[in-house]
Amino acid sequence: MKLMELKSEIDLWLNNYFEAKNGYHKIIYEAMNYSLSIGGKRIRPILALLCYSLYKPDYEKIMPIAGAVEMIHTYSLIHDDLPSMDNDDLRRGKPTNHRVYGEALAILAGDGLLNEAMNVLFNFCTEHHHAISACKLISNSAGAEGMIAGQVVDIINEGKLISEEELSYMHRNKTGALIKASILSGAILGEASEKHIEILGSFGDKLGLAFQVKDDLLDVLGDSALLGKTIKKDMNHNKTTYVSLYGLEKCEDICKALTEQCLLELKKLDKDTELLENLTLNLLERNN
Ligand code: GRG
Repeated sequence: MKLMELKSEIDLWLNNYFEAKNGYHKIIYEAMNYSLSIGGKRIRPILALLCYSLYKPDYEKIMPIAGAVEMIHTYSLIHDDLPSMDNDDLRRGKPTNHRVYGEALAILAGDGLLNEAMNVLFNFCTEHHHAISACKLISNSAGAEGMIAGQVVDIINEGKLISEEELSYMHRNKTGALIKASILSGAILGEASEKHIEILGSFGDKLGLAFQVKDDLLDVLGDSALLGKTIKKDMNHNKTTYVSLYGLEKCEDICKALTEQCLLELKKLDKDTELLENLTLNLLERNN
């Protein structure tokens, strides 16, 4: 199994999902599928599949969980790009959803993806009763005590200098919660031990933070064409970021140190974690 093969399998599952949808409202499925299919690294679903695979060989079985996580993530990107939020024109290298379908349909496309993800999770639970706790974790991570909490703190503090503690709260929720839930849902479905869940939780916390610090770095140093989104948004919106708090050099060091800590957590599992290690290192080196 290779990371790129896993990504292709996730892409295929997502593409197939909307194929048979029809009706007078068909355009909503086009809008939902547009943002899902124009790209994306699929980090969260890959994490779920890899963590499940540490314990069980049949990762295809939990593809709906992986797909649902990506639907939730994509909804958050569509809404984050809206004029009332970050007002962005470019996402995943293509015009943002509201640029193509208009604001009303983009809002509905985001809502539709979030609801569809919940449908997928509920359907999965009806067939696999033991999946309830994993699905609950995913829905919590996307809610008002998770990703939405982080987004709220982001929005109400635009143009303000916030403390390191509040910045950390914001990112733990906005970016970290869904990443951690992806990791833990895979592990829970794989029936990992309590000890392993604890270790993978700590891995998720550190990976989520490393991912965000890198995101802040890329916002300053990245290439818009490679990233597929507008850069220097944080600076232009006067946002407190890890880069504005610590500077570029220290952020590079923080990223490397967190990556090392992630790898140490994986070592504690005493499992074949090669692909998870590769993914962790790829995230440190990424340019998009
Ligand atoms: C609208 C409730 C709500 C939340 C929005 C995800 C998010 C919260 C905002 C996106 C803005 C942002 C830059 C967040 C920081 C990290 C992040 C989630 C980056 C995008 O994720 P990637 O790099 O994107 O995995 P791809 O396109 O590869 O899936």
